[in-house]
Amino acid sequence: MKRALITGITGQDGRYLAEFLVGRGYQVFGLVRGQNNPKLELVRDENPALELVEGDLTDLSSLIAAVEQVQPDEVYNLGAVSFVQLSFKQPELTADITGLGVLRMLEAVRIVGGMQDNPIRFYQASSSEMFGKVRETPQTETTPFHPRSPYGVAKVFGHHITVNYREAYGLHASSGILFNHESPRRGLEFVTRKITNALARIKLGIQDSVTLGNLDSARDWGFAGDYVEAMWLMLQQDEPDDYVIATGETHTIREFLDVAARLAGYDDWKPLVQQDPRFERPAEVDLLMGDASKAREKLGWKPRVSFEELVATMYRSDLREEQLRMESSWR
Ligand code: NDP
Ligand code: GDR
Repeated sequence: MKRALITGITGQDGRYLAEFLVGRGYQVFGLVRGQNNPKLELVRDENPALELVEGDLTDLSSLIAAVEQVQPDEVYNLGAVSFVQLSFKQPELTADITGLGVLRMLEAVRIVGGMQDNPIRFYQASSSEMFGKVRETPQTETTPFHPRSPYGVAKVFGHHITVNYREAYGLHASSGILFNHESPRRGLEFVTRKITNALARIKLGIQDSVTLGNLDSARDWGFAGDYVEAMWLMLQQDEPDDYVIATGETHTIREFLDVAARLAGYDDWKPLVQQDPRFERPAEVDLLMGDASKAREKLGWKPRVSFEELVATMYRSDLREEQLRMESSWR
């Protein structure tokens, strides 16, 4: 039975990846931080096969202890401050967790892995935010980086240090440059889920409108469930490498609103949306669109869920959840 250790187990991707790996017969361990983490109950209920170990990406000794305890075949480093907006407000914390956290995890793998018979394989969650002010469209594995936020800068460090550990120590370390991926499990702070959740609540008469920032940026949005499979595929290759994972389509926030509002039965979303500079960023990433040809050719990976299907799944899930919440408050 293969053993996998996932950091960021309470996040969107950690939850999908854990389910995927359990389905493949893995014994899965999730790293959890803090005292009495409020999301623990949720991940335990959702995936009873999951085992939890303590550790924090800011604390090297806890990571060494976790890797020693689990003796993993594969480590997936998904833990991060992942919200770009927050990274402008807490840049030092972001650099520590999202940037240096990668180095600490690599060190734990190098130190403990050196004592194991089987080398540990390592996956780093890199991001399309590294392309930032894009030099070309679509973006590929060779497009230069120009990050536009402390988050993007931290991810560039994480990416380069992963490549460096591969080259310097021969680690089987791969980096997935994933473009935005969403799902009903997406945090409510991200624009897609903020919109589908708000439209469901507007539909049910719980709120009147939603307040957003810049509606003109464009993103290449895929389904998180498809993307975690790509992470696993990278670690099954003989040679470690870097791969762009994307749909190859891009849509603005306005287009996302068009599709979501239509699903909720509104022809025009403008009366339902307010704009506030509070939700704008000091520096914006205007357009992202990835070319995942390398992943298609080498990993045999391609996205399955279309943009319209993704929005519909998220909206319907939010409508159901909000309805259940309303009904339980009547009891
Ligand atoms: P989420 O924000 O949903 O999850 C982040 C996870 O990181 C949470 O489990 C959180 O745990 C954990 N974490 C935060 N700080 C620490 C810490 N100090 N030590 C250990 N764990 C910590 O992110 P996603 O699931 O969406 O993304 C997964 C990874 O992929 C992230 O690295 C993200 O930056 C990257 N990525 C995501 C993309 C996307 O579109 N979703 C695209 C490209 C890259 P806790 O419950 O304790 O807060
Ligand atoms: P992003 O996702 O920054 O691309 O990072 P987010 O959903 O936060 O923003 C996408 C775009 O929407 C615009 N926007 C708003 N964003 C939020 N959150 N809230 C709003 O009210 C709002 N209004 C407009 C933003 O300005 C932006 O242009 C996500 C994260 O998952 C990262 O961790 C990951 O690396 C990248 O995707 C790829």
